[in-house]
Amino acid sequence: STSTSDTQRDPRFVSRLTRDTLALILAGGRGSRLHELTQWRAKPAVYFGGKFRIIDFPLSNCVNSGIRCIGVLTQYKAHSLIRHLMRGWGDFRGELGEFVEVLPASQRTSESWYSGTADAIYQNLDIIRRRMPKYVLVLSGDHIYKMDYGPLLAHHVENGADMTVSCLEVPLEEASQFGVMTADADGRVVGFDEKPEQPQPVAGRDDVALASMGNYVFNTEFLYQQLIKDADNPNSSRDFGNDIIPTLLDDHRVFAYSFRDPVTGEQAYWRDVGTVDAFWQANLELADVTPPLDIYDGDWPILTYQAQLPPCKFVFNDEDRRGMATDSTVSAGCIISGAKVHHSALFSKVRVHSYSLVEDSVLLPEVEVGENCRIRKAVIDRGCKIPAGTVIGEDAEQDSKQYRVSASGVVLVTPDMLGQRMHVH
Ligand code: ADQ
Ligand code: ADP
Repeated sequence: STSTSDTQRDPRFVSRLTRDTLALILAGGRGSRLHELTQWRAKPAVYFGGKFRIIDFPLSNCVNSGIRCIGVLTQYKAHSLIRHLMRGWGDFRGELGEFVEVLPASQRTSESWYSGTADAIYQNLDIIRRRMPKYVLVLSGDHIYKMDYGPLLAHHVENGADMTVSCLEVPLEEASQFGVMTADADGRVVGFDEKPEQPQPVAGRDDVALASMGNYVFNTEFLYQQLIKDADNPNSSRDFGNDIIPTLLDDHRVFAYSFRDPVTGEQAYWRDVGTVDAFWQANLELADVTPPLDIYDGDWPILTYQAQLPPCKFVFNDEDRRGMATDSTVSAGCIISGAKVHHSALFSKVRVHSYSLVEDSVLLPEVEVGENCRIRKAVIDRGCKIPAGTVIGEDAEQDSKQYRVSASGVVLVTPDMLGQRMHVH
C-alpha cells in the first residue's frame, strides 16, 4: 500500500493522489424539508447562488482539486438534475481519462432501487472496479462549500487509514441531525453515532461536537470488502452512517479529517441548505457587502451550465419608476423596469415590472413580477408569473392560505400554488 515513504521516493506523489481518485457524488436524496422546492427535483438540482445548482459545488470542488473522474449517483426525481449534468458537465475529455458519468439507480444487482447511501455505491461496484482507482471519495451532493479535497486525501494516506471521514465542529444543540464522532489524540475515530439524541461533545469542550460532512475517503479494496460484507447482513439499512462506519472502528483504521478554512484556519463555510429558511438565508447572504462565501474567487471558480443570455437591464421610466437593484445579486437576462429590488437574489431571466417592490426575496429563473406588486421575504420558484397587484410577505395568515409560510415567516411560492405549472418548460 501507499505510505509516506512514497512522497520521498516520488515527488509527483501529491498530484497522483487526486489523479488516482474516483469521486462518487451521492445525489439521490429527496430533501423533503425543502417542501415544494423538491417536489419535482432532487435536492442537488435545487438552484443556488444566482446561477448555480447545489451539485455544482461538490462538482467544482472535484475539478478544482484535480479530481476529474466523477460519477453522480441519482435516484429521486432526477430529470432536472440529469439535464443539468448533461448540459453543464458533459464535455469532459474522455481521451484524457476525464469524465462525469451519471449512475442512475437501475436495478443492476437486484430488483431494488438504491436503499441507502452504501447500497447506492454497492450497486455500482462493478463500474468502480473497471475504473480501478486507488481511492474512492464518496461525497454528499447536498451541501454548499468550497473545499480542496487534496489535503483530505493526503491526510488519509499519511495516516495509513482504511477510511477517512471529513468533519467539522458544529454547536452541540445542532449535532443530533448529523453523524457525530469522537476521535482520540491522533485523530483516529473511536466513536460514531448517526443522528444521536444525546451527541457527545468534543473532548474538553461542552459546546461543540464533531459532525460528519457525509464525505468519505476509502481505499478501494477496503470499500469493496466492507460493502460486500454489509450486503450479506439482512439487518442492515445499507447506510454508511447507520450501518457501516460504527462497525469499522474496532478493527480498522478510520480517521477524522477536520475541514477548516485554508486561509484563516477558522471554521470553514459549509451549509446544508436543507430547509426553506436555510435556503433563503444562504442565498441572501451572498448579497451581503462581505459575504461569508466568496463566489467571485477566481482561484476556486464554481462552474455550472450557463444558458446563452443577454445582459441584465435596468430601465428608468420616470421619477416614480426608477428600475434599480441594491444589495442584490442579479443574473443574466433579467429586466428590472421601473421597479425596486432590494436585498434580493434574482436568478436568470427574471422580470420585474413597474411600480413593484421586491425585498429580502429569492426569485428563481424566469419568475415574472407584474406591475404594482409588493414581495417581501419570499422564495419564488422557477417560472412563477406573479399577477399585477399581488402582495406577498405582509400578512402571514393571508399568505398561508395560498402559499407555504415557514416558521420564521419566509413565504414559498411555486407554480403549482399559482395553478401555473403547465406553462413551465
Ligand atoms: P443525511 O444527509 O441525513 O446524513 P442521507 O439522507 O442519506 O443522509 O443523504 C446523504 C447524501 O446521499 C445526500 O447527498 C443525498 O442526496 C444522497 N442520497 C440519499 N439517499 C440516496 C440514495 N438512495 N441514492 C443515492 N443518493 C442518496 C449524512 C450522513 C451523516 C452526516 C450528514 C451530513 O449519514 O452522518 O452527518 O450526511 O450532512
Ligand atoms: P428545473 O428543476 O430545471 O427548474 P422544472 O421546474 O422544469 O425543472 O421541473 C423539474 C421536473 O419536474 C421536470 O422533469 C418537469 O417535467 C417535472 N414536473 C414539474 N412539474 C410537474 C407536474 N406538475 N407534473 C409532472 N411533472 C412535473
